[in-house]
Amino acid sequence: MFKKWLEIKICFFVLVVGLASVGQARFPDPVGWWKLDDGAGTTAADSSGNGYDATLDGDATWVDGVFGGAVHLSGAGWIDMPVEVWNEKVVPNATYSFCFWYNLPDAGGAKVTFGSVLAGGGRHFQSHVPWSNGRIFYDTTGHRGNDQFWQAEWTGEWAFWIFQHDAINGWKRYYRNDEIIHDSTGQAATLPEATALVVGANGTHGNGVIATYDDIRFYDLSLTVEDIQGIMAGEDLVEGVAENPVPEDGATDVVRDTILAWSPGIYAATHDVYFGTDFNDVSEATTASPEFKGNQPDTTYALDRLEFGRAYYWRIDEVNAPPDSTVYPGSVWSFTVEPEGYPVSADRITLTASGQGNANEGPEKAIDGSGLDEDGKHSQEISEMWRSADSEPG
Ligand SMILES: [Ca+2]
Repeated sequence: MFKKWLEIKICFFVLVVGLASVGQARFPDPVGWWKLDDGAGTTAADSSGNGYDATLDGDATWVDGVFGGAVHLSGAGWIDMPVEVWNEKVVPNATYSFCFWYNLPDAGGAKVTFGSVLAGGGRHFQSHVPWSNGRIFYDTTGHRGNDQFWQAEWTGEWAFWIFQHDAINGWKRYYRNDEIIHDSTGQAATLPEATALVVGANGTHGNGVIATYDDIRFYDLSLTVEDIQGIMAGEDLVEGVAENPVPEDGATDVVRDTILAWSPGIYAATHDVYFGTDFNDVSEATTASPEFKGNQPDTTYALDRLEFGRAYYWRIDEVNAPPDSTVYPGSVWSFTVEPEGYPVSADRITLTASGQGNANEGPEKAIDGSGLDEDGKHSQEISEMWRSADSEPG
C-alpha cells in the first residue's frame, strides 16, 4: 500500500512543479501543521504560520517518517499539542479535520491515540486506534463512533488517518487513507474549550500508545477526498520552493520603502525575482517579461518607493546551481501598501474659535465637509465656511 502511494507521490511531485507558476491555491491551509521534521530538541514547529508549536514529552523520540522526520512514542511518551489551536481555531468554527500519518507495530492492547482534556472532565475529542477490544473509537460528546475494527493487515503499515467533525451540520467521519471507514450523522454539538490537547497518552493516562506519527495537521474545515489524496501524495510538501514571504502574503498597510525577503528552497543557489501590479502578469511571467527583476544570490530585494494604497504581486523562483539549474517556481504572493491618509470622522474632533460672524458660520464648518464639491474643492460661499466675527475672507 505504501509503495503504491510512493509512486503516486512521485507523479504528483512532477505535476506540482508544473502548476506552481500559477500559484498553489489548490489546497486549504492548515490552522496547525506539525511536519515533525525538527529532528532534535523537544519542539515540534508549527508550519501553518500560526505559531502553534508543539512539545515532545516522556519517551517521545525523533525518527524517520513518511516525509522527512517523524516522532515515535514508546508507550510512555506523548506530544503536547498547543490547546490554543483547538480553542482559538476549531471551537469557534465548529468544523475540523485532524490528520496524521500513523504506523502501529502491534495492534494489541488499549491505546490512546489522541485526545483533549476538558475543564469539566469528559470526552469530546479522543480516539483509540484501536482499543483493547479491537474497535477503533472516535469519541465526541455522547458518541463513540466505534463500529469499525482494526484490520490485521494494517499492522506495521503507514496510513494517513483523518478525523472529521462538522458539529454544525451534525456529521462526523473518519478516513484511513482516502477510504471512509466511519460516517455518522446526528452529531451536532457545541464544541467545548479544552485545557490540553495531546497526541498519545500523557502522564495522567494509562494506555499509552507505541506508534510512530508523522505530518500532523489541523484544518478548520472538512477536507475532501481529493484534498486527502493530494496531501497523501505530498503534493503540498514540495521542497525546493521559496517560503515565508516578507511582507506576508496578503499583508496590508505595508510601508512604501519595502524590502522583499523570503526563506530559500533547500536546493536553491540563486533566485529569480518577479514583481508587478497584476496577479496574472506576475504568475505567467518569464525571464523575458518586464516583471522579471533579475536573478540574484541574495534572499532580499529592495524595491523602489511604492505607491500609496496599491496592491503588488511578487514571485520567487528558486534556481539550482549548475549543471542542472532546475527551477522551482514559487507561488504568487501579494501585499498592499499603506494608504496616503486615514479619514478621521468629524464627530471625533471638537473645534473652537475665538469668534464667528453668524450662528451658521462656526468653526465646525472647517471640518464637516461644508461646501466641498465632488473634486474636493472648497466653496467661496460664506455660509459654507467658518468666518471670524465682522470680517470677510480675503
Ligand atoms: Ca515529517
